[in-house]
Amino acid sequence: MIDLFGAYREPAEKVLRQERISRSEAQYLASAPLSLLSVLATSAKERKSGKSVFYNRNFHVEPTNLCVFNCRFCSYRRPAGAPDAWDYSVEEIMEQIEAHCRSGATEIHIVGGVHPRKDLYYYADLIRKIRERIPSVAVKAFTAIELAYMIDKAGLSYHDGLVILKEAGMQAIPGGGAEIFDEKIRKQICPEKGSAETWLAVHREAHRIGLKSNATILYGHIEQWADRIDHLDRLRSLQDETGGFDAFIPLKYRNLHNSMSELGEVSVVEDMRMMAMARIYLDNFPHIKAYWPMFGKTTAQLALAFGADDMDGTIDDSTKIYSMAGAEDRKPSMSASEMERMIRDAGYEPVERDTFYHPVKK
Ligand code: V47
Repeated sequence: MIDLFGAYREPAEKVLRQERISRSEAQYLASAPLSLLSVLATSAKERKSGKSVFYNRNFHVEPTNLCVFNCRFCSYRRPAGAPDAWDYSVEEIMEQIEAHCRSGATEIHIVGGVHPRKDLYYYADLIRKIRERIPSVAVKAFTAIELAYMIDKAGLSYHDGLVILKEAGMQAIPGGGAEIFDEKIRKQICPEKGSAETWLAVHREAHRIGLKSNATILYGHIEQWADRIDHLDRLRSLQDETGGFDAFIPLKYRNLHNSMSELGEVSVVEDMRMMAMARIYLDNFPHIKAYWPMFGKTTAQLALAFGADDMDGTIDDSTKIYSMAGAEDRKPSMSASEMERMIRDAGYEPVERDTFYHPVKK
């Protein structure tokens, strides 16, 4: 009989008994053999979502790659006037939306650079136009960092700014901009960007007014496991308070064409460790997402054995953030049938979901 637990029996049995583990237990468990982490994360995943693995039909709109911030990990930002900078007009964005309209999408995900001049009212009008044109498609828009900037620019509180966007038709908030909450690391990788407190305050306020949101971590650069667990812990505490997060998405640092390229990238084993620890530690998050445009399709599929229960969407070749940073798919796109096959091959039941994790009736 193999001893799967070894020196990790105590925290492992706690996870299997569905008891919450502490920061120090998590720090210890993070070095456990991958086989044990797979078993623990799978048991946590199956208690949440059984044999289901979710995906959706979506596309992204990235209105600009101009940005007031200059994060060292970013391969996407361009200065104004650069030959490959873009700053689409509302008309151009509406044309892009028209092009995706017949893809059967149920969600549009809008995220871009933090534009120096465009304000809250510009974005509220854009959302209103999108909702008028495609009322059946949910709008998930803007990272907490973009939101804080546009709301501050308008001189409003987060509450009032978010209410304006919600009334314009914004239905959920994506998880970007969280990066790593630890202040010392944050200062080194994105010194000018909004703080961890800002990110958490925007999500807290969004949850209070009934907007669901996601959360991310950017890992695999200069941070240590203690910083990752601190990040997860701040999210777990906010979720205890509000219950407004739907999904957590670990984002692996990709190193092509940015100012931290010399760091290289962590291994797939480290990716699976991160995925499993997220599922184990975030016991109050309903879903953990394996975002395939960042991981690549095969690594995202493997993550289903390490606690992930969502593969995000079909994308329809509409995002550049990860292809510019070195992800495998230069034109990310996946048909619903390919997604379903990948999920079945990993031993799970594919469920097409909407933005709010309701199954889509076919
Ligand atoms: O905040 C930027 C990350 C994020 C790199 O909520 C990088 O459903 C790795 O948050 N290597 C934006 N990561 C994308 C995002 C997201 C993606 C998919 C789904 C959802 C969701 C949210 O991308 C940024 C930053 O953390 N990022 N550059 C890079 N070189």
